[in-house]
Amino acid sequence: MMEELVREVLEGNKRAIARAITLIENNPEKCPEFIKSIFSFTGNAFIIGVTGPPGSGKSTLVNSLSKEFRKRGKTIGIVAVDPTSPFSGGALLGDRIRMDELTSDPNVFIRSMGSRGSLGGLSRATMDAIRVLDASGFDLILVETVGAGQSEVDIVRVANCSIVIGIPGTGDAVQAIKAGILEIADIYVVNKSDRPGATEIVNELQLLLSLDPKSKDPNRWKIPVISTSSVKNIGIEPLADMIFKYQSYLLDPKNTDYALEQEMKRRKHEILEIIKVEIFENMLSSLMNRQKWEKILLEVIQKKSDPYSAANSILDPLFR
Ligand SMILES: Nc1nc2c(ncn2[C@@H]2O[C@H](COP(=O)(O)OP(=O)(O)O)[C@@H](O)[C@H]2O)c(=O)[nH]1
Ligand SMILES: [Mg+2]
Repeated sequence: MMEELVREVLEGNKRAIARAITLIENNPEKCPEFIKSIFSFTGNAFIIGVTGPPGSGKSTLVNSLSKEFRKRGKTIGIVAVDPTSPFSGGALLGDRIRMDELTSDPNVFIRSMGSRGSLGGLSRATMDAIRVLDASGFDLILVETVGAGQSEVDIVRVANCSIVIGIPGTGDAVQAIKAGILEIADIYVVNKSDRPGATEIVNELQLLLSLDPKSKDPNRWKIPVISTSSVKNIGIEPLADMIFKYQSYLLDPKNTDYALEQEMKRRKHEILEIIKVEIFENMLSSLMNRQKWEKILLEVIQKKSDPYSAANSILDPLFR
């Protein structure tokens, strides 16, 4: 069963890809085996993370960008992560309608995912879904995540190229800098540039970025600020160009050290996420199940022990 699914996923069969992602979402215990069998076929896709506040136009931009990439002959996998909705429907329905033209394109695969089961941030299931799309041969994978604290930092750790979106008139730009979000962006986008105040924000951001001492290093990637309007179809081509420019930068032998450093950060993060899930979901319950609870609790009740000492004696074997 699994072998057949693996084979079909590697062939790029869209129905098999959908089934594989459902398997990942619903049967986490099957993930290690499944990912193991596709892992050697991953690493060819360029993963593009798109994050920003709700309503900043992420879905619309992913849509226009995907159409631009299609014009350039690229095949595309899209994962939209909406933490507010573990089910399809709701807010995601709008996205789906807007992406209709792409849905019927055989070279595009679109999937919405909730982020349930995640310990604050991008879930393990999302990372594995990206792996499936990678193994099935898509050139580009676009991952849309709502910028709500941890998730925007997390997408950066999974993507090869991180795009952070802000819009005029919301103080996003300043917020982004305060939250250190600007630094994690590889490309910053000021979307809805058809609205007043866009030029000012772009200038302000460019100034702030130029003040960063790291920007003085001529070999280092300079975070560009691009203004876009999906409504007026402005800036989409330059943004696509910039994404490929960053891809070339990473592949340039001059920047091998930088690219490897980024890659190591990503891999470490992923391994850590798996360990976290193991510790919280599996190790904790097995540790709890193994205790002689009545004895421990009675000792605390009778003041022969205290809660900290009791917790420490339970944890002790783990750290020995
Ligand atoms: N004026 C303007 N509105 C836009 C632009 N891009 C998206 N929108 C609108 O902003 C709203 C939210 O867009 P959506 O892509 O769903 O945002 P998301 O929540 O970040 O995915 C929708 O009503 C879009 O039509 C833009 O460039 N200019
Ligand atoms: Mg959206």
